[in-house]
Amino acid sequence: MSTTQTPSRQLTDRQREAYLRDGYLLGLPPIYTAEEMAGLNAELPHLLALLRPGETTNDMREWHHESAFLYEIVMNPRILDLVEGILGPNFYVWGSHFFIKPAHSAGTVPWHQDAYYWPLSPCNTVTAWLAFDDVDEVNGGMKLIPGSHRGGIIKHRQRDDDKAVIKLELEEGTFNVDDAVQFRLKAGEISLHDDRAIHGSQANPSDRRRAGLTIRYSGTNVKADVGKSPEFTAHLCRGVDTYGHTYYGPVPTQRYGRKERTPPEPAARN
Ligand SMILES: O=C(O)CCC(=O)C(=O)O
Repeated sequence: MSTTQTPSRQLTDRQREAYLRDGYLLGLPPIYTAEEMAGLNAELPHLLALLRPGETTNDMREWHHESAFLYEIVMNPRILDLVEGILGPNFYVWGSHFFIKPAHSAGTVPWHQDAYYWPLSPCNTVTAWLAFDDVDEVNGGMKLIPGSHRGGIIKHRQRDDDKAVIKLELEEGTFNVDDAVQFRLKAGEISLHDDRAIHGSQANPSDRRRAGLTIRYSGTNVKADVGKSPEFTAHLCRGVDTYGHTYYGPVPTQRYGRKERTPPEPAARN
């Protein structure tokens, strides 16, 4: 689908400073117009149709490797311009994951730091959270603890209840929940957050769906431990990769495809 012709915009120095200080950014220029978002939402059922019995939308991870529809989103120059303001000129995209909370749904995202989950080093990853719906405190929008990215990585504990869509969480008392900032986004807008920032979200008791696509961008200096994550695959978004740590996969050709859970042949990585 075509995207809006509004000029791309870079981060201002003030926005960059705020991100470095707080570990997140809101108030960014919209990536998609309401009309464009309606078009993207109209395509979502084609992806949902690829879920297998027993799977949920939580299994829609890293499908941008196989789906041109998602690849176009994660490579949208308007998102990349903003991310470049944080990561600098050389970075890749490796992750995408839908977090969809239907109306009246109990699913929560427990408080966590992304970096605790990921076998990536150093910590130099930015998440763009693209709102597919208007998102706020009523329908389970994300909350984040400002400045928490500067406090180091804290040990998480296992969480086993069905409501939690991710299974490692920070214990109460390891941070002050009263400091949390509520994220509010219109459909088509993004927030940005640091991989060490503490964040999470509540259930959605409202009448409105709350859907977002998280997109993970890392500086080319970031190395994945492929012993722990043998499927790790990226696409270079901007600049050059002089490090050579990272396997870059092919650009998808089919509009709707999904990630299979089998690692590529080792030879394909050489
Ligand atoms: O969508 C949410 O509520 C949480 C997203 C999240 O945890 C993340 O972007 O890492």
